Amino acid sequence: MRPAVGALAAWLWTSAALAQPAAPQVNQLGYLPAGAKWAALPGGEAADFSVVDAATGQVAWRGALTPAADWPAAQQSVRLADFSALTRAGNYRLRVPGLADSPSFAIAADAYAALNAASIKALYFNRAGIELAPEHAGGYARPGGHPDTQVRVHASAASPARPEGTLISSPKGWYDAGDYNKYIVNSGITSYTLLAAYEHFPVYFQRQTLRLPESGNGIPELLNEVLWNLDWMLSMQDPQDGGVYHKLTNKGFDGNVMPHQALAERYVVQKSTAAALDFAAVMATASRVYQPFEAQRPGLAARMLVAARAAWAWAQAHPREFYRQPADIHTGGYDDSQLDDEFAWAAAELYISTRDPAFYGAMKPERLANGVPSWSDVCALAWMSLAQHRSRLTPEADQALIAQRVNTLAQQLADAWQASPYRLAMQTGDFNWGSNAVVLNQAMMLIQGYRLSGERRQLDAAQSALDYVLGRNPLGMSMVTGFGARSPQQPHHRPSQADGVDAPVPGFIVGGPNPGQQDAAHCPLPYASRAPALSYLDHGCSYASNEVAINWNAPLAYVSAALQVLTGAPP
Ligand SMILES: [Ca+2]
Ligand SMILES: [Ca+2]
Repeated sequence: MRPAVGALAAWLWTSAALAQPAAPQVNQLGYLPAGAKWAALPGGEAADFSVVDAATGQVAWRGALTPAADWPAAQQSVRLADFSALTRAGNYRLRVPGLADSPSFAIAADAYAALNAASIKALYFNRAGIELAPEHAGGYARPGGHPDTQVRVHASAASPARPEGTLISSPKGWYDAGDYNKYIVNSGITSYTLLAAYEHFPVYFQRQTLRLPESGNGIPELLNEVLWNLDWMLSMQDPQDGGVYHKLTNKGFDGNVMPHQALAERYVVQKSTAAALDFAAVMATASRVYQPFEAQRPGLAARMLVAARAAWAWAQAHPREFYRQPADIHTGGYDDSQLDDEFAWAAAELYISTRDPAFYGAMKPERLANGVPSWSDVCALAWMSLAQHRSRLTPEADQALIAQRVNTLAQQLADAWQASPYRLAMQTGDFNWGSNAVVLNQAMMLIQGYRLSGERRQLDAAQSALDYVLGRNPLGMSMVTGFGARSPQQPHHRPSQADGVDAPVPGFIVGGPNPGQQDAAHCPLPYASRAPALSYLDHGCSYASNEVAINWNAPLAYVSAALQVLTGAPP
């Protein structure tokens, strides 16, 4: 439990923030010179805005606000300011008569470079099984925890060669979220999204430095970080049959302690079809991405492809092994009974990596929809990989269908963005658990459309999504720890809550507004609003709106890198 003084401080901080006059909502990190630049503010009498130099107050831009319009997600009237044509680098504030000035923001060519690096470094901070040394972790250095070299096979996972209670070794991997457990399904989409970022923008990541223990080994930093999780995933496959354990967890969640203080026994739990298929998709992808690094990890790429094929074969033989939480296990479920998308995604990645047309047929492409991805709906990942590799597919691939699926979704999202009073593709119903990641996964799919079509409004709509999570939102907050003028101070994240350091571990995006407010009964403070886009509580109690998760950071990393790379030079 947090001490009462912490709750009081949070209440005072929240009250002070609410007492200030409203200010325009901007991307608090800033904008790229050639990028779209939108701000938002409560609908009022003022009709014009100016952008002023943050240091001198000199006016750099004047423009008209859009007419006031109701945005149902926030149950508020809003106006927008478009200053996309201001391209001169500098530090600015947005000024509207009757409001406080906005927080200062930059227009800079590298506006998202530090954010992108931190979004990946955050995964390093969530590594299991390793001490975080001061030279890599700074003030967030900590002892290692959860070595996971002696993990028990749970009854649900028992097999003839590995009966219940057998000890296996399954080290490394990322802690999933605010807790200390490791789940194949969720770390699968996370790993894939980061590998896709590398496949799509290799030069950007080849130049990036993250100060990791592996830095300088000849493997790009992003791929070093992902490898920490892939090594763990490989150990979750039963070498006897190719099946993959669904998760490696305690029986219940750890308390609010540091990793080295969490000593509960760990288990691998039930092999599942979803785990096997997500594993197959990720390993097939990774076998492509790590192939050039044979000198650093001899045999790894080939081993990954063998592992992917074995998991695929297991899933073919066990197509309906849905995860069912055993009675004595109380950690996250990540259970999913709709697996057509997982089958298709695994088939797509195996097809791309092997060029075996049988895998293309196994995708059943004509029946496969496209939609904004989440851990339980991965059809989009198949389409984005096929689009990325379209020039080297075999003749069996339906190129028109691939382009149509990617473009149709991007156009729908761009249309929603254009019609939105807030210039955000999010509909009211999209605000649910992890809404910030819904915003970013929408942006990732807009970017897939833009990469095929070159249609500028798709890129602009993706920019609006990043702006939203970095402060152009009705909370007026950046949703990433350590970034922006106002950002989450008390994420639901055990290391941040237990490390004795005031500032939370940086680089994590929190789940964000969630009108379900499932934690309200457990929190000492009320949510300030029931409006979907305002249902957020910056308190460690709020697992429903203020937790962190690896699968939420991954699209942040993808989108921030993509916008850096794709937005280009100013006109
Ligand atoms: Ca599914
Ligand atoms: Ca802390």
